[in-house]
Amino acid sequence: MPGPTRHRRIVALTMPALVGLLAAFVAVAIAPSAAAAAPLTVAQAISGQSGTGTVAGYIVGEPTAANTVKFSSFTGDTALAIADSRTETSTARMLYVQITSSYRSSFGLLSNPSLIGKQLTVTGTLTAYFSHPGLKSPAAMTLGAAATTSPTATATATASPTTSSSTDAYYAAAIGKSGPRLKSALHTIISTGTTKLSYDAVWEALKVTDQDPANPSNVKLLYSGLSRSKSLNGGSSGNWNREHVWAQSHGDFGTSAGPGTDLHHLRPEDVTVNALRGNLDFDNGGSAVSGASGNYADSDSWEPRAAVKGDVARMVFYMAVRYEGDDSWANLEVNNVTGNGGVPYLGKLSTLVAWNAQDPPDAAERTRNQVIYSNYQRNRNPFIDHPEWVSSIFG
Ligand SMILES: [Ca+2]
Ligand SMILES: [Ca+2]
Repeated sequence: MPGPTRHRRIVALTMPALVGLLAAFVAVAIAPSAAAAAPLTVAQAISGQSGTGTVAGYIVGEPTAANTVKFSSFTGDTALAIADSRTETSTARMLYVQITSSYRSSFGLLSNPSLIGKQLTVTGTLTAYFSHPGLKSPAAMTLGAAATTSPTATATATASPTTSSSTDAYYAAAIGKSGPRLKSALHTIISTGTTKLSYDAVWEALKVTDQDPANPSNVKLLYSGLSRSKSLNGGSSGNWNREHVWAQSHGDFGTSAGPGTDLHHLRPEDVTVNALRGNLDFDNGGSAVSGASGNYADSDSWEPRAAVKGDVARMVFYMAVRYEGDDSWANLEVNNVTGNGGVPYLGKLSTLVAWNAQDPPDAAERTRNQVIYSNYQRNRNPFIDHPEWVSSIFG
């Protein structure tokens, strides 16, 4: 698209004014680049495809053709799609960014899938790429909304994908809030642009999200902590199946795509142990559970082993924030009792708050959250990224 015309009527100008005007023209012509100015939005870069520009946007995927962008299962490190919204799905509102060789290890999505949702500031030539509005031959790429990128800067060290700062863009609308306002902001963030799985697809997903780090042929079972062959999924004794940590009957959501297939609270568990847990609320106390060392149960509650107490609590808190009754499902809430039975509530609140503090997120739990986000659902469990938000909302 041609830029605005620069022709000006200068015949009536005095000589000194003409010299000044020419000097201004020359200054524009030899300015090193537009990099020192405020970055362009993606929309501005799409509509102004000429010259050199600096653009800031959110990394949303990997372009592979003019109208095709992959949002997960990335295949290469050579191209990025950026947009003004981190939840953008229309390729018409994306700018395709070429990643030249020196930037690939830091900015390619095959090597760095956790970059999805992060803000990128990039300087380069605004020109078509994949026959689509693009930016090629980058001279600088940095994460964040840097307004003063030097055109000669090289790729900066990227933040570790496991640091909380790497999810700041995702949580931008929640940062600084507390209590009900925090809960509401998080609900919107984790309910927007999500992908829902079928109950069949959950089998294969759990083989990825819950793979035993010590044995890639196995999954690790939540309560028992045992390692079992991925191929032993099923409904018979000795099989593992799909445990709903937020029990299905507490909201009667079944197994159609929705809360009943939400990976954030689904875990592999031994068929017999799963049946023993049933729809019990969570609390301390009871008798030792056969086949699941370190777990205790009585008539109205279940106590998981110490290593997953916090994991269980954060799964429950996620469900309470994710499902607010504004879709076709019940409003799930945490209450401070046990023995809830078939209501959309799960307890016990004070015990779950304590478990979140006793057993903070570890690397494996954070990795699981990231895999669900990048490979399956495109939403995160906020309480794994920010366990301190539990006390702000539920404390
Ligand atoms: Ca844990
Ligand atoms: Ca709720």
